[in-house]
Amino acid sequence: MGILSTRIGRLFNHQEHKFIIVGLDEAGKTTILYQFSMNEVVHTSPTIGSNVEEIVINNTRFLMWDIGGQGSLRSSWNTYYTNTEFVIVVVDSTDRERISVTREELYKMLAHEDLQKAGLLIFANKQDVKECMTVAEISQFLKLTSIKDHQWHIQACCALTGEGLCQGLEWMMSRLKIR
Ligand SMILES: Nc1nc2c(ncn2[C@@H]2O[C@H](COP(=O)(O)OP(=O)(O)OP(=O)(O)O)[C@@H](O)[C@H]2O)c(=O)[nH]1
Ligand SMILES: [Mg+2]
Repeated sequence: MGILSTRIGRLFNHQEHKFIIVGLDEAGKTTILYQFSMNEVVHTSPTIGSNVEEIVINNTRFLMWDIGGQGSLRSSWNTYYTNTEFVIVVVDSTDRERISVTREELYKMLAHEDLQKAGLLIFANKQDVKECMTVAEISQFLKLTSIKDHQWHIQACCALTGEGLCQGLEWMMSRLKIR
């Protein structure tokens, strides 16, 4: 059996969980992907299209799609939504100017029919930078408490050190169990 049909088979049996990682360009999505898959900081360049990695935790397989965040690429995010169980939105916590753009993209996504059952994890990334926005500020800007029809969680992190990334994954794992 080819790798593609193996993957489709796993998805069908729900043995493999599909996540997508989205957010504006420069937010740190690719850096996070490679922290998850290799435990390493990789030198990144802007993602054109997407990267995908499979990671295995406690015998559970996760397929993680990291999608490019540049303006011209955002309209194609929806081509990745099918079968997505979790949307990971990465926010550059230093980017106060574009948090409203992230909010627009967030609510567009949550309204999409293919994501009705998807959980939402927000990584407030780049917490190592002085005077970055806090989790509380980002929650408020993104109006997270108004989200009633999706399970959501916001996690502070630093992709360069890996701090906070495991806590985010653990939240997703805990949500998978109660479904
Ligand atoms: N200070 C700091 N820099 C970070 C952090 N995470 C990522 N970066 C840097 O931010 C820049 C962009 O990171 P990427 O992972 O390429 O960003 P991306 O979200 O994949 O961007 P696109 O592929 O264009 O959508 C790189 O120079 C990273 O080294 C962090 O936690 N702290
Ligand atoms: Mg990238």
